[in-house]
Amino acid sequence: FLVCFRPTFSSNFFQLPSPWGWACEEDKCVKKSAGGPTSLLTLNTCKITCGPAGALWPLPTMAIVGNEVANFLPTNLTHSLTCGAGGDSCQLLQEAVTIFQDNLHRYHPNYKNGSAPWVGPWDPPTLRHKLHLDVTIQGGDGILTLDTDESYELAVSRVESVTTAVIIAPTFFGARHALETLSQLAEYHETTNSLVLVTNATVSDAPAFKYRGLLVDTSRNFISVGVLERTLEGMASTKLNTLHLHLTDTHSWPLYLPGLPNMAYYGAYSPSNIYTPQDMRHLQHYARVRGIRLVPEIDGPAHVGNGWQWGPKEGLGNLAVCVNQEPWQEFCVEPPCGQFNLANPNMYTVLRKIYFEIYDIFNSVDIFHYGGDEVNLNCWNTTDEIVEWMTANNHSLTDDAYYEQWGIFQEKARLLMADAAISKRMKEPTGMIWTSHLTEMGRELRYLNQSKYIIQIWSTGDDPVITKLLQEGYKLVFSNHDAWYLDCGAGAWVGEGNNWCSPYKGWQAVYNNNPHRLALELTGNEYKDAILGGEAALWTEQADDATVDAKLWPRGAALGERLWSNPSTSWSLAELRLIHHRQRLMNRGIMADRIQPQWCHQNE
Ligand code: CP6
Repeated sequence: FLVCFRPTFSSNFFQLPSPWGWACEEDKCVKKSAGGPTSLLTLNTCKITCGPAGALWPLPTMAIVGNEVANFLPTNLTHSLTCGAGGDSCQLLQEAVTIFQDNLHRYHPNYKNGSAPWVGPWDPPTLRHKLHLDVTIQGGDGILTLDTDESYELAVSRVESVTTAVIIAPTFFGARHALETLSQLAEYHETTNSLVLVTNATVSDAPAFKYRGLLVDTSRNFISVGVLERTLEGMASTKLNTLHLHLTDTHSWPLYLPGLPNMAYYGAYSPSNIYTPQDMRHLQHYARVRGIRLVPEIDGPAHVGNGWQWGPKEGLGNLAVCVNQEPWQEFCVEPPCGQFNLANPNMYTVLRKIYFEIYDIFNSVDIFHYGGDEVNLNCWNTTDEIVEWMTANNHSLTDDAYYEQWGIFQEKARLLMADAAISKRMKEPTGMIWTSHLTEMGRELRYLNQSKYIIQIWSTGDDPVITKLLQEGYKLVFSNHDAWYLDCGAGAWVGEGNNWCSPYKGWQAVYNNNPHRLALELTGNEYKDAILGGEAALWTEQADDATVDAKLWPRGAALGERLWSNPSTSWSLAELRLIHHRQRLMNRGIMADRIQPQWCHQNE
């Protein structure tokens, strides 16, 4: 549904001028001209929202938004916080309130470095009006897991010159989402150089999917910490809760590991194109206080290369094979090639150390991504060292025998990560793994235990493998490339013209992709609990710091509403609100793409 803002007039609690010449009637936006309403806006490319209250994004499960606004200054914020919660939930909440206040300041068009010029000749009621936060979190330990209750209740009401927002949530994460919703009930008001704030609202809200993610590839092009922070801000404003970092691939290894400095020394593009442990810890906290978990991925046994070349020099032999091998088409899907050397036990020693270091850096890893995509058997079965090892161990040289070794590799890798967790007295992380030949044809049942792995679908949304995996009891995250690959559209990486990754997916395609519906169409059955959610992927062969924002936003917001609200309606009803939300992303410093001409916003 679309909640439209209907202005009334009463002293400081006053009428919001019809934005850009539009006003709301019933639930429709109507263009006002001298003779009253004349035309309904019908052009898809030119729609305007009715005001802040009509522009909540993502749509809450239930929202009643009143029609009165007050002018106020975001400096006038007070709060009382009640925590029946463990861990550091209360500290997190304190920080989240500070971020909330900062986000209010960011509505000012001249916001800079934490403050905004709220100067002007206000009437006393504006100066006096206060927003009071009354937040209660009932439990939780401040760690986001797949069991965390992210729901919240928000009630906004006014008594004289104080508007109070009462927030009650089972965990810190719900309370944080409530603050995000509350911030969307405010908007910059040009004429008075202050904010307008809705003084009456009731919201009751919970997510449709537990896993609401974005993937950023930091290997093909280095992505700086600042851009990852901005990405996290966009995610927070949209209630996305998972940033999947595809940290390493064949191209580069930007992760500096103090116990294994060779990895970044050989693998990073430059000494400045690295993430230090402090960078990663900083990002992890930055994410958590914004309601987001990090899922680190160290891809393997394919998609490894740069960073792994130092084995021979240190007397450990080849840790990876086929690295930079040509012609690449014969050995991998994309240059440069490289896969783990399954014949070399030292490879496992190094992998173990990597996992231990990563576990250390992230302190606790709730979900770890093993990659597992796009293995090319031709790399292994043309490498003498591996063929000899297969023969010496009485394995045949059939495809099946190589797949078997891959499966055994995966189980060993999982046990190494489990060891890292156990050494810190933590439980083994939930594993994630891409669909691949390992997740097909019965191999998944032999090597991937349903209780230990979430399978991430990257084939098209109608792939029969989805049916099979659901029937076998796997939990799934959807990243079907036909809707949720955000890198596509910049042209082919190799060769000429377009490849199958094109064309560019508009926000509408992102919005309309519904994992529950896809599964229902395939299986005729409701597998609601098995579908944890979805994730849009930004592979970075053709993206870097300069272009990440516009590729992720506002399409990431379309993803956010699909996964939070899972609307039964199509994108067209969301357009007005998305235009508004795009402006919020801009206010937060994100260079989001534009969805319509400026002409649509002008006064007659
Ligand atoms: N890198 C890795 C990639 C892709 C995958 N894994 C990919 C494949 C096809 C398209 C886009 C990206 N670049 N490691 C697949 C999971 Cl169209």
